[in-house]
Amino acid sequence: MAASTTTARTTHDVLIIGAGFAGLYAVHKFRDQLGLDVLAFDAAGDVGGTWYWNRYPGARVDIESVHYSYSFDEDLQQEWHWTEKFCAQPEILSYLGHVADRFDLRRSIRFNTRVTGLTWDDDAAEWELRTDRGGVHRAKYVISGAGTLSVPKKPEFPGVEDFRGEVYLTGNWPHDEPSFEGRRVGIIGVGSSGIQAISELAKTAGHLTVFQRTPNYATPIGNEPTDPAEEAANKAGYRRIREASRNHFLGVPYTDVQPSALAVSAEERRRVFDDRWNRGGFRLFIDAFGDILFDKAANDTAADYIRDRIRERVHDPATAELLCPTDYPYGTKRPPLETDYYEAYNRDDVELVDVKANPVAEITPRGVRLADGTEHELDCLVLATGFDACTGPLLAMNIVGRDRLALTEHWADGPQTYLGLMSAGFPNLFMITGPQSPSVLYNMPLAIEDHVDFAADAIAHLRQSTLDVIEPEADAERAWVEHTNELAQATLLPTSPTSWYMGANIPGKPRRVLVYLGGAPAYRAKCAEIVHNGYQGFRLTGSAALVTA
Ligand code: NA7
Repeated sequence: MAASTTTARTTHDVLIIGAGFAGLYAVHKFRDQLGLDVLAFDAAGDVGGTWYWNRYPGARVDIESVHYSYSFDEDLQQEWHWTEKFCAQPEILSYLGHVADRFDLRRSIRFNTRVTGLTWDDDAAEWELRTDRGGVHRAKYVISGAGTLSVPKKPEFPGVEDFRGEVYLTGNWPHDEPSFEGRRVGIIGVGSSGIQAISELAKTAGHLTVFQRTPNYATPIGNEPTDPAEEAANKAGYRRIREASRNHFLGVPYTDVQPSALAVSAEERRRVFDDRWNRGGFRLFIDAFGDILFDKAANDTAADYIRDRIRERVHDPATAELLCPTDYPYGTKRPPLETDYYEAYNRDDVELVDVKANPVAEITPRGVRLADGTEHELDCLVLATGFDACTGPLLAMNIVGRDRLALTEHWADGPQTYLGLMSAGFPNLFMITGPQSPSVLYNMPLAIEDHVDFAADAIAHLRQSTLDVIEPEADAERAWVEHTNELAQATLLPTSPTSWYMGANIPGKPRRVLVYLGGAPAYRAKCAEIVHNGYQGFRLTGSAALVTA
């Protein structure tokens, strides 16, 4: 690991924020491929990004590991062996550690260093970045790989600090692997993190109490050990697989989607749903019928199917009903994937508590007290309550752009970006997988590579001329925001009352779609067209022109 020396002032070509999938690739791309002087920062003690922090029991990837991995280096993808179809967090962290070793990336990263401020200096036409270690670093270009789900939602429950037991946050899990053996454990939250954790905690806790507000449409992940023959075939065909992935809405090489759930007979629909359910992963969501996310009647067929399967798996009918989502369409909240999640509720030592009907009133020194006065005594409380998604990581960094414009001000009514990659008034700042890009609706490592490559190409383009500043035109940004909103309105997403896709999980956060819903292929084509047209919608200038502008 690189020594975390605090140098008061340094100047570089590129500053990179984060050492997860995005930051690591950016260091390699800009340092090793473009030959630039780079310096990266991460608040964590080592590489990994989201996979460094989310080490709760059951943390696992939801896209097949063979696809959820870097594609930029053929030798890397040939030599790495995934032990399972959907690998667990420790293995993904080892992979990222291997990437850091293989490309000697750690020497360019300052760990245990949080970025606390980022200010555009109009006169020098460069960014000044400040850290919590007192460092002040300057560069012409900044790449934010700060992530999309890296700022956990603040606990909303009064009294948390007075709880006499232990409190754990899934998004900031301790490294010493706490034991829950025989203990009374409570968990609040049944999103992807909660659902993964509950399946594991149920096996060890003495008693597990699940506090559920909104039930989720969880479907089987279908994990299994890697099949050597399949691995060999994947490695032989990696080039084709990556190409197919990049041409798919979600960035996975699935090819079986049918046009409409309403255009087939009930029997055929059931056959398709059964097939996708059994094959696992996001196939039911994205590889069954193309209208599930767009047409309520089509969506109802999938929602009914999932509810039936939940009722088959949960023995107690009242518990099963409580686990069945009814008041929002399938897929409008991020669909979780599971292994034996519903079976956990068949255990005598697992209890489901409905905190929609009877909300959490406070955390007491002994446990969780509900609105009706009932108190659940606990030794440990796990908060799986989600993240300030997509905009949270950027807004946390005190970014101030041209003319002292704060990003918090520019985005007061929701994110404003061009391509979800840059924002007007914030020159030379590339927001990898930023809001209004496909990001979390695209296979993340591929989405990251696309964005880092776009930024690298743009910078290389500038450096070939006398120009050194790129930023979106205000009109282009407005049109992009409108376009992403229109795409969202054509889907069922805005109908979900609490989805983080819409910023609806954080009290007071503007309700705006945070992802681009046109799919990765349309997005990639749009980016290519913009570059082809000479970076249409961007203003490319030289510092001298900028100073006098
Ligand atoms: P999510 O999907 O945002 O889930 C958070 C869960 O916590 C969800 O069930 C929430 O219920 C619940 N929650 C949040 N606040 C409260 C309060 N105040 N009371 C009761 N319950 C609450 O976060 P995850 O970490 O599971 O997943 C985030 C992403 O990480 C995931 O989609 C993957 O991409 C990886 P609610 O639905 O708001 O009623």
